[in-house]
Amino acid sequence: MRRISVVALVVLVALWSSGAPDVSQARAVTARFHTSPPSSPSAVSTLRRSDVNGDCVVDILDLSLVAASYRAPYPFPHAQADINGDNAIDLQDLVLVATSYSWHCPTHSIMFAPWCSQTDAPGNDDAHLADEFICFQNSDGSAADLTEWHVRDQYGNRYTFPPFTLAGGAYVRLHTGVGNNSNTDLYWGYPYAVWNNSSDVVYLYDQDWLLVERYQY
Ligand SMILES: [Ca+2]
Ligand SMILES: [Ca+2]
Ligand SMILES: [Ca+2]
Repeated sequence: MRRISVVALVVLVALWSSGAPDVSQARAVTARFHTSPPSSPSAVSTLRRSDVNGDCVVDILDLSLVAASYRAPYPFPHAQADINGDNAIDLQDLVLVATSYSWHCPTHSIMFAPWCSQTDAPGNDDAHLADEFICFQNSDGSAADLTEWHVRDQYGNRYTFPPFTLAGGAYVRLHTGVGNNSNTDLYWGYPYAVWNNSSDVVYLYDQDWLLVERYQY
C-alpha cells in the first residue's frame, strides 16, 4: 500500500510539473560489456543510485530531490538525481526511485557486474545457452554465503543458488545453460535463453527474498 502511494505521488508530481510524460524520452539504458571493472558510475545499479542523498535508505527524501530537479536544465541542482544517467531528470528517474522505495543498503556487497556479463551470446542464444551469462561480484573483503539466494529476470524466470560461497573480491558467472558448477561458474540448466539481448532487469534476492540488487540494462 505504501509503495502504491509513492507511485501515485510520483505520477502526480510528474503531471504537475510537466503535463503528460514525454514518451519520446523513453529509452533503454544500454549495458556496456567490459573486460575489466569499469570506474564509470553506470556500473552502479539503479537500485543503489536511487539513494540520491546517500543515507543508505531510499525514501521520501530521495524522491523529493529528484522532484526538485525535475526537468531542470544542466547543470542539475542535484546531479545524483539523474538515476539512469541519461543526462535528463524526468519521469524515468522518479519511477526508478519509487520502485526502489524502502530499499536499505545491504550488509554485504554483492553487485551485478556488467563487465563480466554476456547477455547476448554469440550466434543464436537458444543454441548457445552456456555462452549466455550474468555475473556478480563481491566487492567486500570477506566471503559471502549465497546459498539459496535467488536471481530472476523481468519476466519472473527464477534461479536459486546451490550451496555456494563467493570469496571476498571474487566474481561468479551464472550461465543459462548446462555445465559443471565451480567456484567461478554456476549453471542454471535452463532450456531457453533468459536474458534479453537489448534490455532486461536483473534481480538478486537473498535467502529470505529480500532484494539485494536490481540492475537494468
Ligand atoms: Ca536516501
Ligand atoms: Ca535520467
Ligand atoms: Ca540473450
